Amino acid sequence: MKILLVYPEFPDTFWSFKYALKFISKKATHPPLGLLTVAAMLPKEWEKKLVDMNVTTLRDKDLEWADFAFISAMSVQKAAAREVISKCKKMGIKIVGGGPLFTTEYENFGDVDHLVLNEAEITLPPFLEDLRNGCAKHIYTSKELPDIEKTPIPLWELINMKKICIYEYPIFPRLPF
Ligand code: B12
Repeated sequence: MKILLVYPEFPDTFWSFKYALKFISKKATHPPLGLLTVAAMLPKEWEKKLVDMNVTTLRDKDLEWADFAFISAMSVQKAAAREVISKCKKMGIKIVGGGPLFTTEYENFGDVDHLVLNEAEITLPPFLEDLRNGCAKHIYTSKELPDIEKTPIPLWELINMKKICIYEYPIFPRLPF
């Protein structure tokens, strides 16, 4: 199984620091932590690629390669997420949506094949099990909260941290600790 994990582009917001990041040769203020964590929960033998659209371009050949596109987004990324969904639909790629955007307004995403909502530690395993058995449903949700100590370490190998400025915001002074 080939999984393309996609993080849609942020619009210009305070937290995007789009103009300031140029001065330190970075393209994004933070890594797509939810997607990297979900990637670590997928079967080891599945092939995985991650495209963070804040750092690089989503190419047709990335989509052609994939069996599934796993999209993660906050509500602020809604317009960009919609564009990714349309692209996937046009190319016939199945979509799995998760993260805050899909969790808070799943009723607006009837066109997404599978909505794996809330905490993936709880909702992803039943989805994967159903997928294996050929009976994956449209929505997986749960109010249960996971034991964070059991959450796997994000699959850092999927991204290039050189272009990402992790919590060292250019306009903040360095803290003395
Ligand atoms: C750290 C943080 C930030 C950081 C970095 C964000 C990041 N992605 O690393 C900063 C400070 C930059 C930030 C900024 C903003 N944030 Co913020 N942030 C958070 C915070 C505290 C933690 C996010 C995190 O990294 N969690 C750890 C990872 C592992 O968890 P996760 O991303 O939630 O992913 C889990 C699930 O969502 C799910 N999942 C996620 N993606 C996917 C994908 C698939 C396919 C599947 C199956 C599952 C899945 O599985 C994961 C494991 O359980 C959350 C609140 C919270 N406690 O979660 C708010 C939160 C995500 N932020 C929020 C908001 C609103 C913002 C801002 C828009 C605020 C603003 N007004 O400017 C900005 C937007 C950024 C921008 N560029 O414009 C909201 C989003 C609400 C929404 N519906 O979109 C949250 C939920 C806070 C809240 N309760 O309101 N934020």
